[in-house]
Amino acid sequence: MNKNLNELSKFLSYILRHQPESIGIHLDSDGWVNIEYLVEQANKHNQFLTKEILYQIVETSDKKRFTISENGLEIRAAQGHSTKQVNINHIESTPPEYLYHGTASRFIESIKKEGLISGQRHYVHLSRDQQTAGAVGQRHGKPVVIKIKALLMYQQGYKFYLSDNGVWLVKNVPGEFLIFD
Ligand code: HQG
Repeated sequence: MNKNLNELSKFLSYILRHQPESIGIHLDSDGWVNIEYLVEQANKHNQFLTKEILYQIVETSDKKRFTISENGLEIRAAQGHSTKQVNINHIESTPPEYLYHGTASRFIESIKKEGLISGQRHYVHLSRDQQTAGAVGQRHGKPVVIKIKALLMYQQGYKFYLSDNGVWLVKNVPGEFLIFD
């Protein structure tokens, strides 16, 4: 993805996950917004965006961060929200025996005390494989991958959700389900 598209992708993530009000738009509770309206409002706030560019960002997103609705008229971020406007009904699903969480070494002490918490976001994000988790952890510093006893959690009543783009979501992970190597 070229630099400009990458920057616009970050802008879209910011608007569709965190601060829709910063360009005067409102997301529905499932996170959707009309594409034409989004493009219009983005331009009003000095972001040069067209429908064509938006489709290009969606198609080239390495993590498939954005989803276009079936009728092609709306867009939403697949996961990662912090905005209170949104409360997506993600698909509840049975997790595999283990899932992985990538973080930075400086957070480990606190995670050992509190377990994994979602912070600003609505959920803790878990990955299906260690490699993906490693890449997530790298964003924050020296990466550490934590193994999660996901199926055991599920059997004990914790709900797991699978987002449109394959990220596993859970409200929190208490320390007893974490495995540190
Ligand atoms: C850490 C990316 C201290 C947690 C990725 C993480 C992901 C704690 C940080 C998505 C803690 C939150 C989300 C505790 C958790 N004490 N630190 N008790 N519990 N943490 O960015 O999971 O590229 O909100 O380990 O692919 O890193 O944006 O979450 O390091 O799916 O599309 O608190 O973002 O996607 O950081 O990343 P974040 P995340 P995009």
